[in-house]
Amino acid sequence: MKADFKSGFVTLIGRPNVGKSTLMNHIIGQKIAITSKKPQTTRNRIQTVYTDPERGQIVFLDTPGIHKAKNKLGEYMVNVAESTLKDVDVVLWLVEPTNFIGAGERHIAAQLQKVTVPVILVINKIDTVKREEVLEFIDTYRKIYDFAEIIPASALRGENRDVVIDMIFKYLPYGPMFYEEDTITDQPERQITAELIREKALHALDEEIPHGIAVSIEKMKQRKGQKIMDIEATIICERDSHKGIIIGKSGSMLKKIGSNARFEIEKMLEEKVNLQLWVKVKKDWRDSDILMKNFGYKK
Ligand code: GDP
Ligand code: K
Ligand code: MG
Repeated sequence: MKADFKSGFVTLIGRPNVGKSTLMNHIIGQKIAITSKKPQTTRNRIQTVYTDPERGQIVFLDTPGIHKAKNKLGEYMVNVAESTLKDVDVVLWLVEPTNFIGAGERHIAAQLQKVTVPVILVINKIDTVKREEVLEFIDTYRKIYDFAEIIPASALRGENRDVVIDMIFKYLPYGPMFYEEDTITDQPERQITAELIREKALHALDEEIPHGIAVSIEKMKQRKGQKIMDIEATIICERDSHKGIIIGKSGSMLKKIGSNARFEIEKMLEEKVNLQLWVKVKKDWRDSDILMKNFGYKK
């Protein structure tokens, strides 16, 4: 390890659909086949680790979103996210390319006033706007917070992705390698698989249903002598009417969720996946400690 090796924690924040996962996937690359069985760090669940043997190691933290809490669970999640802000070395905030600063953005900016760590703003999706507009957006965002850096980027096209990494390294402290060089995540493949299915369901479904969704993996087994993973999973929802919507007309919605999820799971595992999805109703599972735990949500 080099003497000027840097390492630290970065939290990725921003509203849903601004491209956080896309940026993360592109930074980590396609090679998400390796998972580490290492113990988790004390306060935070690690999502992904990026290692450049020459420069350093970035540990990206997965936090629930920062938003105005609507209920008790929401409050809890917001508290987790906001306390995490104080424990990281760099905050990476992703926003849409726009001149409109919404209430959500203002709330995040207010929360960030309490932290002293550098905040890097990534104005994402610049492939969707005109070049000359980007300068305006930078000006607009500059007014709401004293950012360490503002980087226009396209996570999807990979534009300025290297700049994002460079800037993170710029602000990271010198430090040791926390995880082995080939560690990409500390989460078991089974859990990532469930999350990928849940994410695809979130993307495909209307607003009110996703909050009541959980995914449980019943089976995840390597087919003997073949590079095929057989996976059986169940999407759990709270109402019969939701079940109907998740399945869709002649199974079309479930098919869509399944094929989108399969595509990503195959990329992660680097092998063919045979995915079978079911939908089950478990009324009020969010009020049941046993079911919550069963679906991977610790209280
Ligand atoms: P997250 O909710 O913040 O994690 O957002 P996702 O990474 O899931 O992205 C939400 C949507 O935005 C997806 O459809 C992405 O393909 C799309 N997206 C993400 N980054 C870009 C980008 O740079 N340009 C464009 N055009 N679309 C993007
Ligand atoms: K999303
Ligand atoms: Mg995401």
